Amino acid sequence: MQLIKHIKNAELVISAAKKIQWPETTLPEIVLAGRSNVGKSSLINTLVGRKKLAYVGNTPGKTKLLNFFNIDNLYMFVDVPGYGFANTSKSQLIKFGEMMEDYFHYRTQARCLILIVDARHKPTQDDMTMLEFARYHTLPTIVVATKIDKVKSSQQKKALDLISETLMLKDEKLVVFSSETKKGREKLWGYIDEYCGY
Ligand SMILES: Nc1nc2c(ncn2[C@@H]2O[C@H](COP(=O)(O)OP(=O)(O)OP(=O)(O)O)[C@@H](O)[C@H]2O)c(=O)[nH]1
Ligand SMILES: [Mg+2]
Repeated sequence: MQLIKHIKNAELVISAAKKIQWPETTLPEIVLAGRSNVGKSSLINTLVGRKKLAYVGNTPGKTKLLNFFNIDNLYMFVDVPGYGFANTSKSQLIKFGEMMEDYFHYRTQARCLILIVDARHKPTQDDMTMLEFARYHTLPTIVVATKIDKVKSSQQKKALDLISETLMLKDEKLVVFSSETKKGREKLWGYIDEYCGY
């Protein structure tokens, strides 16, 4: 039995368009990334136990901002804009790539990447690219297969194997998750605490 993680305060510190706006803190940071509509905001809200925290400043398809959330003065969550829009222009893609490259390169307090994928689908090339960024910068990654409530029990092993194989997971953790049932919440917090040194 794992204890239930209780968060008292969670607040948006800044939606940063560029590096100079990143908050000056030493809190251990957790980066959360995934395809648009994968369930990232829901996952953040489930982790912190809020209904609407992560919708702030998150306009899909518009300006690409990194949203920094202070969680109980213990963690900083960094919400990366959802990627994988069909109509993303080349210049937007380059900007996004540069923003992430800057982040992985300069943000020394980054402790882990939470890469969110849909348990029902094969991960995409964009997911792989994000994982490779993290591997290149030796940032530990937790892959979260969310919306598992949408996959029949009999199909779950197959779905998870497809994710593991497609992303060629080795050292990365894989957590099965659902924002509907909160499955995986405490396990994910356990890994976050481990990587943050708590
Ligand atoms: N069944 C089920 N639905 C989910 C789950 N997580 C998210 N959803 C639904 O999936 C849709 C997208 O969820 P969001 O959390 O807004 O996804 P997002 O990745 O933040 O999306 P964008 O910010 O728009 O890119 C919503 O309709 C959610 O209710 C889950 O674990 N199970
Ligand atoms: Mg969102």
